[in-house]
Amino acid sequence: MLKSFVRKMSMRVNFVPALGDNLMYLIYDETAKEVAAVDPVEPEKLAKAIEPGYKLVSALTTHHHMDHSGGNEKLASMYPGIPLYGGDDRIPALSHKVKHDDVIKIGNLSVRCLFTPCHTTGHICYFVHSNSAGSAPLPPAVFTGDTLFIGGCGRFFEGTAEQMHHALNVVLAGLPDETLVFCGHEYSIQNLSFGHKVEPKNEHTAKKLQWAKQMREQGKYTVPSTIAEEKLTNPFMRVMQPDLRSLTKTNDDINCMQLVREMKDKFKM
Ligand code: GBP
Ligand code: ZN
Repeated sequence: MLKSFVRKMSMRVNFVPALGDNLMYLIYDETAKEVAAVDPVEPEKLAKAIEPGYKLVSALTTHHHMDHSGGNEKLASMYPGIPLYGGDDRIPALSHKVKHDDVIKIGNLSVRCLFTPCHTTGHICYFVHSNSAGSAPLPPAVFTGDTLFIGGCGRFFEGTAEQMHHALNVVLAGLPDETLVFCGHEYSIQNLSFGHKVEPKNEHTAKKLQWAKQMREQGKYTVPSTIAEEKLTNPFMRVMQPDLRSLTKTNDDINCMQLVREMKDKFKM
């Protein structure tokens, strides 16, 4: 009885590596037997990974860069009529343009769109949770594209430090601490190496860097993280910390964000 009750609520996420270091995702609703794709840049590879018995019902695109959205036309031809969501008119085959706080359903799961411009002007993160009242709480998940990486963030190609500060330290930091973080690239070693350089006394960062190196040596990936872990280890979510303030010689969150980003842009492993 309890088992089937718990199973009823289940949401599951699989990742599929793509191109060089990109990550595509499948979000399963095990009750409705429906699945959604996130950034399906290699749609044939992703389609092969869908478990038998599940129906692909939608595709979510985080931003228009081709290493995320470049498979959309192909996906649309493989699944005629499939809704393709995103926040930027430059996304190929876009059928549903979304804005902040729009809600998309995948079976019984709810996906809340979070507008997080900076890396690109139309970047959307997707927050997914099972919304059955009274259910055993399952951790929600957020798909962060190139806004939040494990231990880092995306380059500010089309936006400002103020926008990235808002995206990371207001919008994403405001999600529950236990939220699982699924990002668009496997950059953890580079990012945590940088984090260790700018916060040498941060033991959470040192420990996570060692762990990430072990995982990658074994051919494993480092997703997911959690919002709580990012608050402990990600320098871009720590711009209010004294050590980063003194390193950048500023008392201002946004200045600190800008200066840490400039340091990351120049950082070589
Ligand atoms: C690395 O390997 O660690 N520093 C990277 C190098 C996202 S992909 C590659 C890089 O710059 N990656 C981008 C990024 O934001 N990295 C975070 C960082 O360096 O800290 N992309 O593919 C990138 O967005 C792209 C595509 C960029 C189209 C511009 C256009 Br136009
Ligand atoms: Zn990008």
